[in-house]
Amino acid sequence: MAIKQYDTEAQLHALRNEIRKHDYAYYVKDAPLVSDAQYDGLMRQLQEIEAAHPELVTPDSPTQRVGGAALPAFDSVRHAVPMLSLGNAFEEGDIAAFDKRVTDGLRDTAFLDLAGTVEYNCELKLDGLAISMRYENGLLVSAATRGDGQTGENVTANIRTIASVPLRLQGDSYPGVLEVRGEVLMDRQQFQKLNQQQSARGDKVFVNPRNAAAGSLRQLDPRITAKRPLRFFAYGWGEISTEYANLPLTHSGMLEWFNQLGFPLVRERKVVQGAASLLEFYKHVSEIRTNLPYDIDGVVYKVNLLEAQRALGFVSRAPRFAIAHKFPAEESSTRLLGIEVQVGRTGALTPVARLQPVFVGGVTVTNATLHNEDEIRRKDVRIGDTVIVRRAGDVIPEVVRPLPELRPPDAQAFVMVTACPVCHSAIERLPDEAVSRCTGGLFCEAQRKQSFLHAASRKALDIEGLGEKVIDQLVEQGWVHSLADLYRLSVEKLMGLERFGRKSAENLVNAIEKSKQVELARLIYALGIRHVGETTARDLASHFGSMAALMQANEESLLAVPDVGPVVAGSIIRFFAEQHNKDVIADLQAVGLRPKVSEQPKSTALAGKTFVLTGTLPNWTRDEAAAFIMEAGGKVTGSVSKKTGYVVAGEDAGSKLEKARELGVTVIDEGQLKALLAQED
Ligand code: JCF
Repeated sequence: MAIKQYDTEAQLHALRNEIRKHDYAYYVKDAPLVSDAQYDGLMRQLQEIEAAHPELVTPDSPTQRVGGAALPAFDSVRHAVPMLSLGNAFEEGDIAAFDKRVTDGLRDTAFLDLAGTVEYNCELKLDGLAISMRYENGLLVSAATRGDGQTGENVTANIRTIASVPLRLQGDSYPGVLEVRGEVLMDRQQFQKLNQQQSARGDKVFVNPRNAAAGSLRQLDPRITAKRPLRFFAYGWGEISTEYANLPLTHSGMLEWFNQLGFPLVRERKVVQGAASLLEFYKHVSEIRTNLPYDIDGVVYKVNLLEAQRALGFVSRAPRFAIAHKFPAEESSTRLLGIEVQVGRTGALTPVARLQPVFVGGVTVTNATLHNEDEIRRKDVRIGDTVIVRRAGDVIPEVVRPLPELRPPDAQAFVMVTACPVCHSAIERLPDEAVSRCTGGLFCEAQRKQSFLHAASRKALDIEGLGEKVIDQLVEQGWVHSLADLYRLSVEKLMGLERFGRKSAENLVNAIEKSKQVELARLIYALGIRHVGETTARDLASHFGSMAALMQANEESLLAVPDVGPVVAGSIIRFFAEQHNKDVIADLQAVGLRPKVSEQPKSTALAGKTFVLTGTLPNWTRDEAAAFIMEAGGKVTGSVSKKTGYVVAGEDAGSKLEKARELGVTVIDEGQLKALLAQED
């Protein structure tokens, strides 16, 4: 009997360690060792044995993340070492001043290198909630929010439910007391999913991921928190017992040590020398920001050498050795002066907010999209309201919501136009669509302008110098009605346009002339057939081989093209059924357009293979990588399914990578992609 008990304990011990190893590989290293099903099997096995032997359950068992009943309220916890905030900087000058203060402060120490430069650790400033977690003898004993920096709320039961937080430190070399600090956050995509669930259940939706993370941590019932997709990243520490002799000497060393103890770190971090490299890091992060799965509000620079940090010390509540370099705020408030209705290429009518100019996301914004009529109603935005405007990265600015408490009595509700504001044609709104459309087609000047803009764009005919201002004039002068008219423009005529000299007119005529050799796929895309994007256009071109063949295709033959379903097929058939579209194609032929049938891919080993690109690749942009793949006969799509051949993942790949793992799709990196491409020749 005693032996049996011992066996069970040993088995439990081994199982728990095995599961912890997989948690670490999955949450910290981002490199799972087993499939989800295998992991679930281990977990089930552990649960079964523990159910049969409740006396052998330990608090640090992977099954014990979700504790018992809800709490009546959170206790408060006094932080053994205060949780500090950081000084903020917004401009390059602030960073230069920070570096100068640090350099001056270290002048008479041995902590500057010979050139007098300081070593810094650069990291992301995560936009979540700061949490301090206390480990005693390797076990998580408490976790607290920052609160006022001195005292926070005890959220231990909730923090235990976060799968990436170790309940027990890894290895067997750690101080008796170790407080690890970091940020709890939610990925943007998970936040959206959560909000969909919330609104489907009639529960309150969260304004942003930070808010959702905060709401989830403030749940008194840890079973609810357990269902929320929270993540943790370590970036600092509080109390560490002094008996421990092997402490790293640098901030970056501390982070790597935490990683070994089982904590996830943000990959995007760098040790650099001197102020100029700080700005480089900032610039790099600004560029990759939208590819990150979660929100950040800037970057953080810290003097790397811990002894130098100590020498510099603190000013009031913030360290002198660190600073947060913040991005310009992405949201601000301003007055909504009016709502205009814009007509898009397909006739879609978009209500656009005219705003009191406001500085947001680093630029002055005067217009923002309101998406559509229903959105305006749902958000209850009225003309005259003070509204929250958001501009994130290079995304079109949008009106997020009004501030009804600031609503003036004469604020006006929006009324959708009943005719096209440009061509006065009737408006239709199909029963299952959110947008209203102008029915004027290419009779509508606005649709015509947008169609030309689309046709001239980089992925279509790629006509350099044919931008919005030029197109507006060409259409308004009545010089171009259909695509073929472009090819009849002369240098003399173009010289009549505003700001056009002979040289610029010649350049434009040459660029237009050059586009006569366009690839068939690009020409198909340029036509702007609804539901025919770049990839579909490519498939159609290689399947049919000529415009004539495509024009004659019936539904059955269209459905034979990979990824073409009834909606796309119907749209193509309707497009070519219109006499004026047939006329345009004949006219293009008459003015000398000779689309090249995209040459068969040089090799075919990638043929039929579908790729999905995600995250930031080290050397290529995603567009570049996509071009190489397509050149080699492969296909690139946006979403991962069982049919996906490969997911090419770079840094900070998010949900697509997860999906690939779920479905067992092969994941490769840029190097492996290069190898695949190299095999081709
Ligand atoms: O990512 C953050 N939000 C963040 C906050 C990162 C840090 O390294 C921090 C911080 C707040 C205080 N460091 C300190 C000292």
